[in-house]
Amino acid sequence: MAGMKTILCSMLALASVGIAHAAHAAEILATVRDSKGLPVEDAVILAMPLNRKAFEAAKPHGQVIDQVNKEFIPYVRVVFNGTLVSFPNKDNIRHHVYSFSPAKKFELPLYSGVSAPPVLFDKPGVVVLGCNIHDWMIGYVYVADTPFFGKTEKEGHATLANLPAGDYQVHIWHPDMEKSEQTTMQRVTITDKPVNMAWTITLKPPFRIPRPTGTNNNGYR
Ligand SMILES: [Cu+2]
Repeated sequence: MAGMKTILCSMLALASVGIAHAAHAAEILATVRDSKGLPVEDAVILAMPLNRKAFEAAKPHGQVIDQVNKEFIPYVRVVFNGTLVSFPNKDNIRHHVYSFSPAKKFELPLYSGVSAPPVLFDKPGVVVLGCNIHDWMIGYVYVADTPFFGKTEKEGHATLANLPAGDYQVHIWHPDMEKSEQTTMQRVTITDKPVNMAWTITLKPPFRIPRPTGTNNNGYR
């Protein structure tokens, strides 16, 4: 009986959260530019509610990072902590995906198609992806400690929708950002209206290993 009571209580709690979301949820319209005023693509926007109960019911959903034409697609993928990510290989050659990052060390030995098992990202932080065969292949998984996040498109904009009302610490991350994430922290109060937020960041030249050219490559390049 005690168990049933708990279940009923949780259902009631969930129902009231649902209503609260509908009545008092809004969004952050984020813009990221570089020091020259140009839009920054692939910046990750992370909104952490001061009251972490705002997302205690949130569940991670599976995500995908493709390998297409010997590149990781997308280049940057943000996931909620606890997400399983699959790495389908859409090329007709094999890839060998790995990471040495402290937030997730893993290796998917040489494979083609969708044979590699999904990888669980269960520690917040930045995970740098590489391929043992193709040195220029680089990608990033940002494992977020919050389910409220977004990523800027080409024009430097991102929308974080359906944010429960409340106070948030919002910060950003980008692979080529010169300063730390902490320096980008902004505080915002979400009510029932969209809020505009903007950042200007200094970017280092991107770390890229040039892709070899030419035809003498045994089909691997
Ligand atoms: Cu590869």
